Amino acid sequence: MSDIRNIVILTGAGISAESGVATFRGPDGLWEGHRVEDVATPEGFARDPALVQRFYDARRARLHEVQPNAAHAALARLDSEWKGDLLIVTQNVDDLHERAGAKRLLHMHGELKSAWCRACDARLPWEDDLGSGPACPDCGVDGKLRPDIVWFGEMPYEMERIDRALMEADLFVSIGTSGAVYPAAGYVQTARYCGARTLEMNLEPSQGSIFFHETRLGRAGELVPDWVEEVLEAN
Ligand code: BV8
Repeated sequence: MSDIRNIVILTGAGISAESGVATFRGPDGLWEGHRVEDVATPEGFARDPALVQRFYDARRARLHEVQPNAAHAALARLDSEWKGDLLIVTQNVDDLHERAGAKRLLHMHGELKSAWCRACDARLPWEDDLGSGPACPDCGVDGKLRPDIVWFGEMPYEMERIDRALMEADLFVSIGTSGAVYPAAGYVQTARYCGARTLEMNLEPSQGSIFFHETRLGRAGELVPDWVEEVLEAN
């Protein structure tokens, strides 16, 4: 472990589960009672913008009721103490990583606390509802603000920066993700192909489990703090 310098960490809904944030597909395959096609696609938004805005307004409002957990805190500690390169790539749209103090972080699927103006293309920090069609603070146009979220069929954010980090990585770690959604689900193969050691920490083996050198099964709130202790001690 001592020859590790550059680390890339991919997180998914599982890291926020112990904070009370619902993971993706419930037992009914629905996402909080909605078909993914209806609430997380540009076509769904075109069909019924009020439904989609309500869906994201509710998730944004719920952020006030949840707190970062021990796994978020452990990654924030690693971020502050790790001397080598580190990049936390999250698929999550919640703000729990940054509220725990993580800095070297990017949201590849967007953020609930950001709005995107379809009139002037501005992306703005946003706390409140969008359902009422508020005016854009930058260009003043009404009702053109949409959630700054990457929906299915849309290009994830900062793909080049992620690919560069994957190619430089000595260690790729995946936490709390089912490996069901691409391009994120393919990162383990890219990292491994570029020579990285690969580790997953998850409640159950992910769909890409065979591509990991090591799999630790359990709850992120227990596994991640232990792993961070190990890495910092070994380096
Ligand atoms: C794109 C924002 C074009 C919305 C999201 C290749 C093959 C097949 C399909 C495709 C492909 N390439 C592209 C596609 C299409 C599609 C896709 O992957 N479809 C899937 C369903 C097959 N991908 C896209 O459309 C992507 N865009 O391809 O653009 C393109 C791309 C590149 C280059 C050119 C063109 C965009 C996808 C992004 C969609 N937006 N989120 C929102 O959040 O509101 S995806 C969303 O779902 C999340 O962000 C995340 O990515 C995914 C959910 O997965 P997880 O986070 O893993 O959550 P899940 O619930 O599934 O699993 C939780 C895991 O945690 C479980 O394993 C569980 O066991 C574990 N767990 C639970 N509790 C704990 C725990 N682990 C530890 N501790 C615990 N306590």
